[in-house]
Amino acid sequence: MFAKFMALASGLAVSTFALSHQHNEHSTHESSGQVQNEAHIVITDAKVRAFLPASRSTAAYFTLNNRSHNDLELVKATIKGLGRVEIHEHVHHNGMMKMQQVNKLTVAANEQVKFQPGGYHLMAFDPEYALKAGEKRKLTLHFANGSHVFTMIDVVSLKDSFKKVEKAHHHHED
Ligand SMILES: [Cu+2]
Repeated sequence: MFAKFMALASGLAVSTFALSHQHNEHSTHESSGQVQNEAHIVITDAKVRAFLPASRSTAAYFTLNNRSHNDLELVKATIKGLGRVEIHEHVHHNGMMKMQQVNKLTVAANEQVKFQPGGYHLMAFDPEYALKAGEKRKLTLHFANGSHVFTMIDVVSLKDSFKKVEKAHHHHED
């Protein structure tokens, strides 16, 4: 079963990944300089999948709740012990689902954004030490106004809770 998955993953590793800087459809408000009350920014259901053997990237999911009265612009995420974390989204393009990097994601006041399979997600690369299912790592989200929030993110194995993920998620091995 595992070998079958790996075959599938490498089949998907074709270059569906495209860098793009055109991700501001959601952004209607370029405000900056507003001080966010960090207590009003809540991260729930945070999970990162342990790296699969021979895979150079993994995915993380969570829900970001903006309970403040200001729009928030997420610009960066970090996970302790992982060298690089990128914000990604899936988009439909000519009937194909592809993944691309997002430089800024606006979460409107009193809205939430779910990072989930087939949608927004974090891609993590370059582990400094292995992610082990059952442990927790610190996830920090950084916003354009200079504020940040953090939570402990659960490391899960593929078979724990990511069975649906792999169908939707395109791996890239760059
Ligand atoms: Cu991705």
